[in-house]
Amino acid sequence: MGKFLIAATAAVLASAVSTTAFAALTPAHYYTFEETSGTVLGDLGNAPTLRPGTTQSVAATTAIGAGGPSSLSPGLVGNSFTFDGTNDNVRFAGSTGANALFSATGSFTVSLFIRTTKNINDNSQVPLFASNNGQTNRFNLGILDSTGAATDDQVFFFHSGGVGQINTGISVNDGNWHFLALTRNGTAFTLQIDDTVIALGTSAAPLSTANELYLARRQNSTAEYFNGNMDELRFYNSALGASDIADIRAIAVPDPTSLGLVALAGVAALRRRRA
Ligand SMILES: [Ca+2]
Ligand SMILES: [Ca+2]
Ligand SMILES: [Ca+2]
Repeated sequence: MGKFLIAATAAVLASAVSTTAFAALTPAHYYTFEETSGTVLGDLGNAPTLRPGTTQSVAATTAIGAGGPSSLSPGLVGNSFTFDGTNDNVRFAGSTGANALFSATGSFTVSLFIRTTKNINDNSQVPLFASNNGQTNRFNLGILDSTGAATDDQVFFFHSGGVGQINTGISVNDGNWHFLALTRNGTAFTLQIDDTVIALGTSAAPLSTANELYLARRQNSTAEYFNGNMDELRFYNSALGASDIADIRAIAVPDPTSLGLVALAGVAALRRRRA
């Protein structure tokens, strides 16, 4: 009965969403944040070497829902992770050098959805993901409090030695889900925030892979943590075009009638991978 349900769900899902879009958009790493306990995030991507995330509280491994990120259901698709803004984070163990989640010098796309109501008011920044430990070519995609004011938070991207710090002027702390996609196409960096596409500039400098990638914090700060939700984190080994990015966004934000099916398919895939 269980197998039948999974098969039927997949069939309905395939008919509801373009199969060519799925085939062309296979992520190298794909985190759906369906876990409700434990310390390991499943990676549903197709990369030869999986890089599971480990939930953290500062330096120590901390279980989901027990000091680490907690699961929110419903999230955007299925569950999502709630980061408390105090110490919750995810560390991708071993994601350095050749085992980095995306290419230091090549083209890539990273996309995720976030939701937050936090207003930062201490002139700080909170990372969404970062490999920042003070090293050359470190990078950080996050949210910045420009002046300490109540309504000035904005998404920013920082790449030391590369395109520098680009403040987008776009606020996302309204409690709604927002889509972010960072793309490097050759030397051109682009950040899409919902419907807005922002050219971040060009740089041939590598993105540092000397340090592991973290979600919700940067390694060299024990004070700045993202407070809110993340879901549907994807890494692609190519620079996806506008139509492909639109497909990702559409797949992750299905119409209400198929929302439950996508969530079920995600859970089924996770269970198959773990079996
Ligand atoms: Ca999810
Ligand atoms: Ca915590
Ligand atoms: Ca602020």
